[in-house]
Amino acid sequence: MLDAFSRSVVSADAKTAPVGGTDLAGLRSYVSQGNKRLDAVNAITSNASCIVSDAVTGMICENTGLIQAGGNCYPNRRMAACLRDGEIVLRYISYALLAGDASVLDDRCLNGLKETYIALGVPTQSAARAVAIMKASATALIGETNSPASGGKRFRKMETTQGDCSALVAEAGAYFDRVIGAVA
Ligand SMILES: CCC1=C(C)/C(=C/C2=NC(=C\c3[nH]c(/C=C4\NC(=O)[C@H](C)[C@H]4CC)c(C)c3CCC(=O)O)/C(CCC(=O)O)=C2C)NC1=O
Repeated sequence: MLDAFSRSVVSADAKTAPVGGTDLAGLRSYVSQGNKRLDAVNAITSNASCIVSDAVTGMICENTGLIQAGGNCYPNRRMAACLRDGEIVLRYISYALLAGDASVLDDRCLNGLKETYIALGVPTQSAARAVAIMKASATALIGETNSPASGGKRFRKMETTQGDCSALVAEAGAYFDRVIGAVA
């Protein structure tokens, strides 16, 4: 598993070069924007159960066959496994966002996941849909673009210092897309 720092060392070593130039500039920005990154991670982790349960609910509302006999969220044992998988995926995305690198997500979560799903009959398009809904809510929480209308009774705005967090929203979004690309 790599992070922004070890990644720059690995790539410099592969070129037998010192860490410098754009790599150092990238790390400087990683450090100087560090508090924003921690706020973004917190936006995900402190809303995790809401993000996951809402996404799985939405996936089922769009495809109610999932909770009928023969559906992959039936019976409760499978429903629980599905919610647990949502929590796992979101947790690894939060690690990747913290590290500024996708390798922890790739190596410890996504590696072999599609094959596992196919072997178990977990519908990969539905799994991808749940992750897409998690992406929508997580990125709205990070960017504080969520609205009372979409949040309903559970509306919660993260109260962080206002500023430009578009790069972190995009980076987090890319990790969700990575999961979708790996399972779909
Ligand atoms: C460390 C990383 C890690 C991951 C990612 C992981 C995933 C994972 N999900 C599994 C099952 C499962 N995953 C789901 C998930 C779903 N079913 C649906 O219809 C939805 C589309 C979806 C939820 C969004 C279900 C229902 C099962 C149980 C399938 C079965 O036993 O028939 C299994 C088989 C073993 C088990 O049931 O516990 C694994 C290994 N395990 C890990 O250790």
